[in-house]
Amino acid sequence: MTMNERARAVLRGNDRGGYTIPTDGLYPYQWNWDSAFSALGFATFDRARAWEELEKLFEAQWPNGMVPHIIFRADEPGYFPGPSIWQADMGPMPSSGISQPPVVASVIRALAEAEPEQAAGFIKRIDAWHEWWHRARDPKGTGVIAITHPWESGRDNLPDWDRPGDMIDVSGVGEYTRSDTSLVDNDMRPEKQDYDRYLALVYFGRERQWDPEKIAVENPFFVADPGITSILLRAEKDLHVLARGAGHETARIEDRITRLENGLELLWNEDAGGYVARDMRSGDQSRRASAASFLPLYAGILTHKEELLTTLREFAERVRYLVPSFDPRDEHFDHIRYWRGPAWAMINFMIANGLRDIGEYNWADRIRSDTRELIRNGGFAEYFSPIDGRGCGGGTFSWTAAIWLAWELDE
Ligand code: 9WN
Repeated sequence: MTMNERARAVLRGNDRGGYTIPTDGLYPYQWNWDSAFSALGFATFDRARAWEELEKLFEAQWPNGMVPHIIFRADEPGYFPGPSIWQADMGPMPSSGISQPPVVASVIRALAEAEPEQAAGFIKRIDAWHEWWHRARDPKGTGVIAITHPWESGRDNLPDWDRPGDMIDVSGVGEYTRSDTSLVDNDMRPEKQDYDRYLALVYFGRERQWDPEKIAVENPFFVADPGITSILLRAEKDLHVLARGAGHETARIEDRITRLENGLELLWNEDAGGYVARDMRSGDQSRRASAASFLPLYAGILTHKEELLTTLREFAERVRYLVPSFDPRDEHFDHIRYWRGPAWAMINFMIANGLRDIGEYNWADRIRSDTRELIRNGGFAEYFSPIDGRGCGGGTFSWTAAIWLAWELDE
């Protein structure tokens, strides 16, 4: 089989009837941003299936606009924590109580070129979701978007969340059994201390019936994320194009774009040479750059372009494959432990597209060819060591296959 055929087989194999799971076993449900990237992959060979994926995602949208991070359509006892732990039944079907990076508008804009009418059908629903991010995760209008759980960032155990996480009281968490560590090498997964915090935050949210207003005020973890903020800004710009094309009113979207464009500076850290997380309770900033530090470029923010390119060059001197998820110069860097170092295909896709759009073709090509090599050698793995290229975490992974196809990595 060619790599393209294998990539298509991965997506088909993870299809559970209109929605795609990230990988069998480890992640048996529909995840938000995984699903969006899967749609991008499906769009290269089955357009109808791509649209169906996005429809299925919005089927779970909450009345308040949030599109949840996991949709629990079937009951899969193999995943922990499942629907009985989340107890988030505020939407049309069981789901988690938080969201995930809003890449959907950007995916739909890519599909819209050939099928504008299909895309137009999503505008109002995306608009409600984006509005939710601002209202629920930036109620004071600072222009940066906070996450209320590391899982909301999609970059679970990034060292940026370590210090803000110290504020989480884990004393009520008790005993529990993880399922991930029986499926994947422990050295590649978050540690027990991280999981204690993840669960404490789930318990905290469910006690407040996942009410965003209460969570914004009371949650022990409320941390502005350069990843979510940049991905949302790019998505707002893509939504703007869709809305204008369809003749919709766009003033509200423009206001949100301006707010985010002004806000991002709050996350800049000169010493780190990048945009970093900021704990919105203490005002404390993370001290090191991560892969998300480059995403403002993807959102079209060029204020610190030169400094960011310097940081990227310094990253490149320390790893064989770009882009490590965390600064390889830092003591917390770990090349195989999930979001503390490994390279991820879909993050690379966003960073490289951002660099291409601003004319940095050499860097964009470098990241694209590194990604190709990682997948060719490491397979359609969940993520990769940026040092030795080994495929890590789950295998036959949807978003890695989708990026292979969407980026036309086959030569
Ligand atoms: C929790 C599915 C998801 C991704 C996230 C990734 C990981 C889940 C977990 O897997 O998170 O949401 O249980 O580890 O960090 O980005 O969407 O692939």
